Amino acid sequence: MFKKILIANRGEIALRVICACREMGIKTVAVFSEADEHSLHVRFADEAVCIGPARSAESYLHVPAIISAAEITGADAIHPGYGFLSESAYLAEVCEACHIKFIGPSPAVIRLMGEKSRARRAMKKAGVVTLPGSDGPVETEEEARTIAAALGFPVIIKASNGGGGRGMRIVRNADELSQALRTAQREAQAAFGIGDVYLEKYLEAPRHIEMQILGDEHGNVVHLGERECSVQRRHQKLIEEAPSAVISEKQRAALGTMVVEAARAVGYSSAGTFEFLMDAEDNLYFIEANTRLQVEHGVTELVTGIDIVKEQIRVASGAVLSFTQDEVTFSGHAIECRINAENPETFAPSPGRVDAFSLPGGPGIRVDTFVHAEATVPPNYDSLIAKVMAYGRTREEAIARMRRALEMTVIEGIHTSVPMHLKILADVDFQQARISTAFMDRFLAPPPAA
Ligand code: MV4
Repeated sequence: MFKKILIANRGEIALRVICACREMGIKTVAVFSEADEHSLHVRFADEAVCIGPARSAESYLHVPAIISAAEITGADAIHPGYGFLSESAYLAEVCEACHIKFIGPSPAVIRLMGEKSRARRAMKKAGVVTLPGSDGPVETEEEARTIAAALGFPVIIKASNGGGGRGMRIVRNADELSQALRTAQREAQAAFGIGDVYLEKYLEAPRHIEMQILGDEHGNVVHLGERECSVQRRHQKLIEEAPSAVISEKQRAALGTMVVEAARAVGYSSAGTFEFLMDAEDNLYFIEANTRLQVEHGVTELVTGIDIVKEQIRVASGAVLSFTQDEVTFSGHAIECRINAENPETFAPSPGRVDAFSLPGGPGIRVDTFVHAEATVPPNYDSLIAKVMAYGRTREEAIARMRRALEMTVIEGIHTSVPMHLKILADVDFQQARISTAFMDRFLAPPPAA
């Protein structure tokens, strides 16, 4: 097992990894930017190294600074958390060259999944149902016309090296296609340094459902069921839950077998997530795979009782998965609300000093946060300040617990998304699980004039 892990991240996820390390008896190294000097991840790690100024590009994204910090402190592994360098095949390669274990899949698998059009092809070949679309990157207008005609409009153009909603373009008719293709290629080149784009049939208002997997370095892969993350705004998830209200036990097992086989086929190790879209007829189609620990992993932990971060660390050290698929059981329902430091009406970021901070515990509540009274939320990073998770025997009980937890939450000095969450939780469509990726559009739309 590792003796010392450097955590190349900040905020609540850095603390989450510290929790796992402490329980496993592994020493931790925090890295921090000048903006995070007084953060809790710095306080609770065994050692801490300042890696640069507030700007992410010069600190949390700066590979030489992170590798140097690991070398200086003698860390034998790096946990990248989510965001920042978590899906950097380059960091994984540098780690390999420096004999530091990168806690994640191999560089080859990270690179494969990072090229969405290649990942699509690989998954299709491995038996995963993908959305109808192009077989690889689309180059010419003529190619795009032929494929779009076969798919039928609307179609969506996606940047091959994008993902998570970045670099996408919906095309509703043939007249828009040529311009959209050129714009998408230009934007992809500018944003990702690679102009490759691909086509898919566009689904209107799908549900977003994802499968959690875990693999070891001996070819064992298991799935931990699905999460539904349909409640999102501008590709930022707001609420996630496990299980999805619309997935049957049979569907879960079938989808699970499909992703486990595909993961095995590409030599997947570590934690991973396969994202699917569900159409109005309840068909599921693979869209992309994430090779990192995800923000919303906690809801899966609540319904399976498995500590995904500890298991991720164990398998990275070469251990065999500590359980088999048969030993994975699902019980109850978990919901997560992402609490952001932002104006609940305008969604504008609301960084600053937190004067008062009290989140309730009580039955079925888990809070992952780096914030405390008199903490400062810096303006330089994403606005997630806390994840409140509620567990119950049923979805109704989980919702009731979440509502009372958020009603009893006190955060003063900054604006947060707590009021928005309370409105969503009180919504009948949400309560009846009538949700889709379009849920927030309707929710935020001005009420129709009387
Ligand atoms: C789609 C889609 C509909 N059809 N692909 C967005 C995040 C990224 N993981 C993939 N995303 C989508 N891909 C096809 N073929 C709908 C989404 C999507 C979305 C699209 C536009 C506006 C908001 C959205 C919210 C969630 C998902």
